[in-house]
Amino acid sequence: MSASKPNWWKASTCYQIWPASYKDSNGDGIGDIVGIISTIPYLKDLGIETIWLSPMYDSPQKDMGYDISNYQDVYPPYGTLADMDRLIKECHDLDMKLVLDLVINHTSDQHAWFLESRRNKTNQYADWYMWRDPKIIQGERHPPNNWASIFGGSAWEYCRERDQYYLHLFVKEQPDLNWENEETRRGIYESAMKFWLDKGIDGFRVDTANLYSKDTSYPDAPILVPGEPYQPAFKYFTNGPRMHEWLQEQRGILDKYGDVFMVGELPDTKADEVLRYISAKSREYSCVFDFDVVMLGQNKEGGSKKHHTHKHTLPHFKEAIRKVQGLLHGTDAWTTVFLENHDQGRSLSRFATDKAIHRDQAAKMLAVLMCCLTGTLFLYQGQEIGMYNHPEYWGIEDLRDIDSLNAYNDVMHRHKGDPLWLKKAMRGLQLVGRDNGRLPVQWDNSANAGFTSGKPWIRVHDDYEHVNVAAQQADPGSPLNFWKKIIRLRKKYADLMIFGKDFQVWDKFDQDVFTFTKVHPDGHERILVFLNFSDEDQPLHYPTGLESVQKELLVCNFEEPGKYLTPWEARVYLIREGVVNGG
Ligand code: TEU
Ligand code: CA
Repeated sequence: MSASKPNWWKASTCYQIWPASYKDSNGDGIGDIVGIISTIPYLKDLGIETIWLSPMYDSPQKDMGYDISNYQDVYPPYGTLADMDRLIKECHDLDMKLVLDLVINHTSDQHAWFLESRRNKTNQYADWYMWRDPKIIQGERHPPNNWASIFGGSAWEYCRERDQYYLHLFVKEQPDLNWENEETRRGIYESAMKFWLDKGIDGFRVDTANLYSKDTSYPDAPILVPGEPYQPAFKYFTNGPRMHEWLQEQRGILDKYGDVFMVGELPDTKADEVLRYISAKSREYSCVFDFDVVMLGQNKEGGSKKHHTHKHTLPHFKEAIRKVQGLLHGTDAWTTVFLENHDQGRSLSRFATDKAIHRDQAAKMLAVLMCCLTGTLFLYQGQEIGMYNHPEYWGIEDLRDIDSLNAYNDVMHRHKGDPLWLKKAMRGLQLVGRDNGRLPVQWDNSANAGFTSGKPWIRVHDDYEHVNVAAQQADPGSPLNFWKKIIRLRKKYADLMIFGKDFQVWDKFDQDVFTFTKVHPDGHERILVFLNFSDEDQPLHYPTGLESVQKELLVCNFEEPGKYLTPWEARVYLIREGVVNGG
């Protein structure tokens, strides 16, 4: 891309849709593509320019569609290929883009490739997955090594037909594809990518975008969790030796389709390594989702320790944001801005407050934060109305996510059903469990929040009569209307808000307030942002030299900004003079 024609996806405001829980059009209790189509004008009005649709491919749904049995078809309850063609067309008619999920680290065990692969060691697909011989110890069969699956248990599953194990980094119904095999890679490019690019989609959100290349000597992982048979092995399968080679190869395919947006999911990666994926020169990914912010307070060892969570502090939150914004400092890279997705608890509950008295104010404050950060902005469905986590009194029977259920069952098993342990497990899931983001979108105050006229596949949040789209549309002071306003402001001041440089935090250790500045690429203007992350009034921490300069208030989530920041207040000032360094 030449400097005069910036990539379309940098300034695009994106919105993630989780099809099962978004909008049901036919009363079967499951969201669908026709339902999505019916809301495109709503999204357009909100200011959304790109939709990222989570997996709608055919799938046995062991992991909500991240286990794909056919890349070239749609999960029947979601609709048909014809519905997808219509969705693409309707988006494009309104000048919006559509991005699909690209899940190519693994397939479903019901994919035709795997069904064939598992039959014997000689078939055409025999080498398309990661097969290894058992380790025989004292005459007994064991997995090839001690790696743990990210979703609990061993990462290997035995297959009698081949007398071998196959690798699955996620659940056993998600066998890992063998990227080392060139034929496999070509099959993936044809079926998962070109098929949809030919239909006109504008890009992909790339699932587990740094896991394809493994250490194929498969060493045992060091013992990090004493006493456990299976050990976290991230360092042997994250950012592996051939990742960059394959992504370069893949870009060769994409280039035939123009400026295809590729936003990768990149957990567990240090800044210098992240830069290899996202530098404009390498063009491997357009940008990535860095996990430093959403992993705050979570156990990084893997799925079965969901109850070992804690509430992070504001300085940690600021530092995580600084790391991601810092990726752009003096580099040619680009990044993303997001606080939620389908794998995370709701941002209000995790990073702000979901107490009724402050909730709307806090939702608007987080909106200000996000809209003032540099990078491609992603909203997750329901975030625009301040949907928050399910209540603490919900039980395990209300949850559906395989990762959460595995984690709960693991605790149940280890502690023989001890009620205090189970309570701890539920408390962890209430904060970070994946179902929090997967509850039905609350459209109005009719039954089931207007999500479905039938029986919803997962419980609807109890508070839908207060928090819903229709009520917020009617209320000029609602989070929804605030989002609309601030998305437009972000576009208007794009140079500062979307593209601003030199992100700088001015109150690193303050536990209550987050103050930062960003500078116009030309250096002649900057924004000064104050965010109160507490239930109390707070003094303003002015950066040195900025207290008395002329400022223009661009936005505030409170009627009349006063001497102090009120609880959960956010203010953004535009300053046109004297950029000062230091911090
Ligand atoms: O997630 C990849 C991933 O690293 C997850 O382990 C994530 O950290 C975890 O879900 C947090 O609880 C992707 C998808 O986003 C996720 O929904 C899928 O389950 C997973 O890949 C397997 O495809
Ligand atoms: Ca439906």
